[in-house]
Amino acid sequence: MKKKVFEKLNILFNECLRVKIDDADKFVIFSDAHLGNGGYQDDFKQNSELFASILQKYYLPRNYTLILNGDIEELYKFRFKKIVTAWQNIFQIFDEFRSRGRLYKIFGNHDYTLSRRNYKGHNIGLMEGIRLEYENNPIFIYHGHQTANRLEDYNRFSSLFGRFILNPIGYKNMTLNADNLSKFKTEKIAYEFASGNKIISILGHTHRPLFESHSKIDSLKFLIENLMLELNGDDGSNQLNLVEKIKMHKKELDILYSQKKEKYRRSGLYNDKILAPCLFNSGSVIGKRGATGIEIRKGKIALVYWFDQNRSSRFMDYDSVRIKRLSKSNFYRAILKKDNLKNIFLRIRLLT
Ligand SMILES: [Mn+2]
Repeated sequence: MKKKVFEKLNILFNECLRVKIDDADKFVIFSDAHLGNGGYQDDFKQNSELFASILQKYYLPRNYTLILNGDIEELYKFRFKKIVTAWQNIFQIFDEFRSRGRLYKIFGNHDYTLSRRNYKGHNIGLMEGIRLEYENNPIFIYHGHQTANRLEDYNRFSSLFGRFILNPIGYKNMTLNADNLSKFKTEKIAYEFASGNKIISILGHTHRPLFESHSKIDSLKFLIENLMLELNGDDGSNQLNLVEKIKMHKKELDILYSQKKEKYRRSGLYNDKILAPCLFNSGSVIGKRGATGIEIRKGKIALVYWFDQNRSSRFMDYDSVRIKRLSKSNFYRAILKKDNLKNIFLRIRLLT
């Protein structure tokens, strides 16, 4: 089973489009928007204004290239026609990127059928993956459902099941809550593929943001440990400040541990070795309070979080996180993590 998946990923890795990039290029990667019919069962609805605003008012005027990394349309639950009608404004924005030659659209499992049938031009240029080549270092971007076998059967079945059985009785989020074990498998296999090839991979699919193979919980643990080391070496002049920071991050960690959701609690440690920083995940556009995405700019990669101040103020008073307001709006962008690509590739080579 695993061998087959690796063969599949190898073919995709070798045959997908390659785009050479340098420090002047700017990319933003979003996945898992799950656009629906605009009704109450539409998971995209609550972040639709946020998503439209940041694309139109932030990324488009700043000349970013938009990479949509799968599960943009929710075709398990809704017909494509309904989705296009409900979210004309979003498709118009995609078209604006496309007409400037700055859109790459990758399919996932929820919008897989777009790759199989003609949808009046909506699937022109649709692809399964892409490679950004940064100084001959590949950044391999694909949705991530390829880590499981028999997608076609699964897809056709769950599509019908969702649209005709679960959806009419009002069952929301059925595929989003799909078992956590398979999400863990996705990360594990994708990690092995990326580290084995000494490349960076950027996924979606699990809705769990990852940066340098670390989940939020891992990052917090490392952050606290580092602050503890700093505290040990401190002559007392910075003690109060360090103690405050440790308390703050500890509190956040406790909150994560108290949540029932396995995806937050689980540590990203797939084996007992030090993790190579090769696996990234853009999270999703449909987070409860906002959207996460990955930016590549000036030779750096960043995990960003866009949120509506009216719904979340959790990053407003964190001095460790840089926050920027989208002008004349309630939307804010927080850089959760940021690192240098050259540095990351060096560490990947050292650790694999
Ligand atoms: Mn998916």
